[in-house]
Amino acid sequence: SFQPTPEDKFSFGLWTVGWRGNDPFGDATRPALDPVESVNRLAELGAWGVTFHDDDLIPFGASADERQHHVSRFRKALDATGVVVPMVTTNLFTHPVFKDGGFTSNDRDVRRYALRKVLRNIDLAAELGAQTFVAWGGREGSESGGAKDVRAALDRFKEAFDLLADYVVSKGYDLRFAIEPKPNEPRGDILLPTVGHALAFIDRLERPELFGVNPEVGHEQMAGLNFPHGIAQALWSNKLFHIDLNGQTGIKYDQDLRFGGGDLRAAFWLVDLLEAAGYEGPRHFDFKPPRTEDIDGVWASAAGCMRNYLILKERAAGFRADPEVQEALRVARVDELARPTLDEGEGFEELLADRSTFEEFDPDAAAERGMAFEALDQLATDHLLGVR
Ligand code: GLT
Ligand code: MN
Ligand code: MN
Ligand code: MN
Repeated sequence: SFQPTPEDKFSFGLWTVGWRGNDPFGDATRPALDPVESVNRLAELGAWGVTFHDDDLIPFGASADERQHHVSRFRKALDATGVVVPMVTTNLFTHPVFKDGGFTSNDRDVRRYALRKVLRNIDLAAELGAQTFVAWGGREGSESGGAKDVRAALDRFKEAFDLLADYVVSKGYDLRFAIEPKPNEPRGDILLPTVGHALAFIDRLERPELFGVNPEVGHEQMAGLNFPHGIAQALWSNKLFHIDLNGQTGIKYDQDLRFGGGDLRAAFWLVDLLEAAGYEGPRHFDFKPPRTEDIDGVWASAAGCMRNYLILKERAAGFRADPEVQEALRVARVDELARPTLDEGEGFEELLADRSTFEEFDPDAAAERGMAFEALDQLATDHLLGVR
């Protein structure tokens, strides 16, 4: 039936369904969407959670009273529908003050202001029960080589995250940070451009245990990378704190298509991986309903994200349960990779003493053994296309 329920843990950013279709070449094609309306419609569609930037909920520069008004009517909608707020993030990219970034702007006053904006939003995140705080540094970067001392920028990035972690710990908030990589757009080149860069950066922080990644499908694919591989490494590092699901077709501008609307094979392997790995976090959609759509098209696009996830989940389960697939996996020796290369108690001395590993090993004979990956991949294709 592919009807989503809250148990599926599907969540949406207010900025996704609320995107009005304005792009660098054209004006908005849709009217503004009331966050309360978004919560109500998402609940009807079967979503579990809603996420937002501070400025999606509370217009930039709002007075304290206005702020209270926006938060309380949003809260009422959450309470009435049971929709939760699993994640909150801060907008450090729209206002012109952030034209050279927030945490890594060359302008120190801007960096101090950015920290204050985030601290304030962390309080709101904790108030609404969010457990993940996403940090997408879209404006942290440069267009030209001399403009940014990247090593100093990384020092400032670390300084900012160390301060935010201190704050969360001192307040006793149950909140962890998820850094979202992106290679470019809106900056010519963005700092922490891929999952790998972000993972390496997190190791240098003072409280690395509070930091993970929020990879977005399209962002890794914009860099020509294999998204499921990046997710597998994040999982292997226990750093997949959150995920942005959407669609992208190849190396080009950030398309933010609905999930399943881009590289469908990568989406299949991604769902297969998340489900097999027992990922328990939100299935968060960060997409943009194309500006060709009216409001009905927006909800059709949102529903499609969830439907495609559920279809792919069923297809992946069918693939794994198929006896012919299990045999093909065995023939391809996929299970053999799970076996340690050395036996229990073996070290380099034992390996050096084992003549079968080198002196008596016949590389030409081993090279003759086919890997049988094509038969395996055709079975996957048959399952994905629904013909098995
Ligand atoms: C912005 C960006 C997304 C990020 C959001 C979080 S904002 O829409 O394009 O990829 O996830 O800041
Ligand atoms: Mn995103
Ligand atoms: Mn994107
Ligand atoms: Mn985006």
